[in-house]
Amino acid sequence: SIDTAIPAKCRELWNKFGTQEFATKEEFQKSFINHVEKTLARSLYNCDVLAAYQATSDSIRDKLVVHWNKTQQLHTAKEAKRIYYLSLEFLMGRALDNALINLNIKDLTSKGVDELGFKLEDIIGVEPDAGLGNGGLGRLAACFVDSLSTGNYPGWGYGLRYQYGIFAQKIVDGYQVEVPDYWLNFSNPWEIPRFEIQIPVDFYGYVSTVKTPSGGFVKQWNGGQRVLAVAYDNPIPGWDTSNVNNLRLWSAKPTTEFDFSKFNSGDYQNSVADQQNAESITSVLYPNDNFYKGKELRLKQQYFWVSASLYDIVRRFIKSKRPWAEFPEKVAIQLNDTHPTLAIVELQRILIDLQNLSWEEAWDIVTKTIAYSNHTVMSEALEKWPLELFNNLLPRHLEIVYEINQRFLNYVGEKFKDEDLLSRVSIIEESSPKNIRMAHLAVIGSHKVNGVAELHSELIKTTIFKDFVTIYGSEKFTNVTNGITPRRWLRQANPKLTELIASKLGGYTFLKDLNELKQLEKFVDDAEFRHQWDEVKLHNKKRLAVLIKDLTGFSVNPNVLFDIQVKRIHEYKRQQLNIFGVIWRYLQILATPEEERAAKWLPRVVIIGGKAAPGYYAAKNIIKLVNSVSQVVNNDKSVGDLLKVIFIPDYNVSKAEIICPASDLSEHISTAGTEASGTSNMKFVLNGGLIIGTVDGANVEITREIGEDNIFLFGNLSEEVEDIRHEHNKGTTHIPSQLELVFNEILSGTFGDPIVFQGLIDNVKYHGDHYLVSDDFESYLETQDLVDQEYKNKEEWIKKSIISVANMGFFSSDRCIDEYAENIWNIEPVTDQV
Ligand code: IMP
Ligand code: B1N
Repeated sequence: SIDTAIPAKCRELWNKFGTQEFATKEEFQKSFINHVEKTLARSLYNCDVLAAYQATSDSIRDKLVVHWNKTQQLHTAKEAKRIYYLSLEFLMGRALDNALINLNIKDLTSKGVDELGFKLEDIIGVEPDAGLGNGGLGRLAACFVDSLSTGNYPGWGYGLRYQYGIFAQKIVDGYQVEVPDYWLNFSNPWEIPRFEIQIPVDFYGYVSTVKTPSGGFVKQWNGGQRVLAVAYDNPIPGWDTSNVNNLRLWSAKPTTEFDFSKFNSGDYQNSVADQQNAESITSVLYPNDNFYKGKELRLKQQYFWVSASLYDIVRRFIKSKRPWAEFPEKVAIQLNDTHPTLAIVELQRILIDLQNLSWEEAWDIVTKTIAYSNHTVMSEALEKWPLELFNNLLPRHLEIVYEINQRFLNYVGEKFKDEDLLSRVSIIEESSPKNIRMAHLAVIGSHKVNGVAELHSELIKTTIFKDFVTIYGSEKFTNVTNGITPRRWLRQANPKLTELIASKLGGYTFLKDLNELKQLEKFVDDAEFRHQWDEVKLHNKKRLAVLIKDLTGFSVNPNVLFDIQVKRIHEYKRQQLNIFGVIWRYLQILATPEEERAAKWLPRVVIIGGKAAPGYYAAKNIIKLVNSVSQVVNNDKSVGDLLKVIFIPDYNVSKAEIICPASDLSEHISTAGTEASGTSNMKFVLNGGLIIGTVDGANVEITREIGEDNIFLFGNLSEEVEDIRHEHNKGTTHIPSQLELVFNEILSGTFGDPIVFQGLIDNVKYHGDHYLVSDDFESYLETQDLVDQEYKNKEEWIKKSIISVANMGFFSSDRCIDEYAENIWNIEPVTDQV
């Protein structure tokens, strides 16, 4: 049983008056009005849709909080091992719809608000996205916490509560303009502020050696600046379970202690200003995806978050009064990429400096507790902190890094006697200035390292971590292929398809056991079913057409092929390949006599969307090119419906929920070996769209699962990329004639002042074409032709779509979490009724 401060004789009363949650429509309505009148201090006379959203959410939140409490008490009472998922990004999107679905009260709530004068759809639509992430990595973390709750795993997420999430993207004159995303404008009903949990976090200062009572010595870090971490808890409901896990996000605030030296010298103003600076630590999410920039504030964010989280985790363990050696039996910590790698150093510091364990005992605990997921092999994305910056901010941590490195290199030196190997694997890069290689530290301090798709997990073993395989053996390295939650990415995004599937499968259990989709194969020859399937797709394309009209003013015909590429704009993801291909198609249409065009060309809407990092010029110029092509093509009367080009501004999670169900074809066309996994590929296929893609990331396993007849693969393979780049760098980049034609058209000014696009062209022609656009262009065009051919045979296309969906069970994030739980975390679900 669990400790409580309430005397036994008082507990009966607590239980008697314990919170009741609403269960019926009427009880919901009562709660709704109660919140309108008491929480919001409004009434029947001034309840607008925003207030209705808040009152609905407050009512749902009440329910979640009851379950949250019971779940946490149960997990504490059972002393269950917990997994702590440390991620600098949680791209949650909207919470209300998801909570209604997971609690299975959407119908009840819909009727409830309807009778009170509101449409649930409108209420859901006013919620701002929680955009606390850049892209795939952050959305993966969001899918993972959903699956942890659904699978009844005791699991917490730890992250930062940024005041500004990922910027909103405006398009002005075809260019991206970044607008701050102040998402906390209104009170956030989905978080529980824990003002009583304020954890001190120190920076800077110096290290001293102090004598212990027993006569030994320990190092002591005397921090120079202190800020407080305040906890905000976000309840995470699971589907079809009362288990509610926690996502704890930290917010920085100043201490109430002043710098009295400044204060006394009369510098009150600056003393206060210093304090205010504290809040800047959690003010903004860094908007780079797959790119590293060594900014001090970013390292401060990382330490702030890691330090507060570990303090909390350690405090919870200490409450259990168990010996330290049992720490790894109660705690598993997963590092989402290298961003939280300081957790390795901080835990070691806590154990040796504050808990007085020996180095060896402490290190054993650290490495048994921590595991690391790698999400990229691209060198420009690998974190390397300049040693001096690190030393200034975290002097004691640097000492510990040195000792970790020293002991590691001693071990490697004795075992291999290879000086080159030592310098290659050292945590310290002996460059000038020197750097700390966070990925090396992460590998050395973890018991398992995983990649996020099979190809990627093989690649890390042969490229960035090759030497570590030699040192540790290959067992330390493993694969956990990414997944997505079918609750949000099927049930929530695509209610029509969900209903159709449920009608055939006899219920909704496939939303948890996604492999049940396999049964859909039985219906592939049922013409009526195929018709219904097609109707659903048309419905979803119409829904997207409305959004497109809204956002861009362009009308698109929902009866033609929708070809979609939405993701962060990045040269490696090759949106430039897509738009060059579109220009080629446009030129070919123009070269066809007008009266022959309709017979020769299959009409298409090409849709591209995504944000570019604010400092990434090439990516921003790609956006400009897409918008310029869009203006020219869409206003060319002679082309009409044969080709439309749309740039969707401000792509985010809630837009993705409209976009993913509406594709006939989606593009996942990264240079082979660069996209670690991709997860939108899974979202599109799960919603019945086919894929054109390279042999990269999870495309490989999607092909294996759904069959190679159901996917359009093209391009060079990852094992060929290095040699091709080598050739390019020797000065031999062959530009195929079609691509030359496209370049000439751009340079002729058809799409506006060509000076803007010169860099995009020069990158391919003269700067080594690092992303192999020239090498893959012809096979890309040929494969797009094949798509046109196959789309003409509508019935066959629908069959491919059905077979694909039927075989997507593997890509549920539930499967993914089960694999982590079993192979890396060693945790079990807690299934008792809560
Ligand atoms: P923490 O583990 O101390 O962070 O507590 C998280 C939540 O778990 C609390 O708010 C309680 O709901 C529950 N909990 C943790 N420890 C106890 C306990 O000793 N008694 C009762 N509930 C607890
Ligand atoms: O992580 C996703 C994968 O599906 C994608 O293929 C991969 O590109 C993505 C530094 C990253 N890798 N690295 C990042 C994000 C932010 C940042 O500051 C790196 N994102 C990915 C999920 O596995």
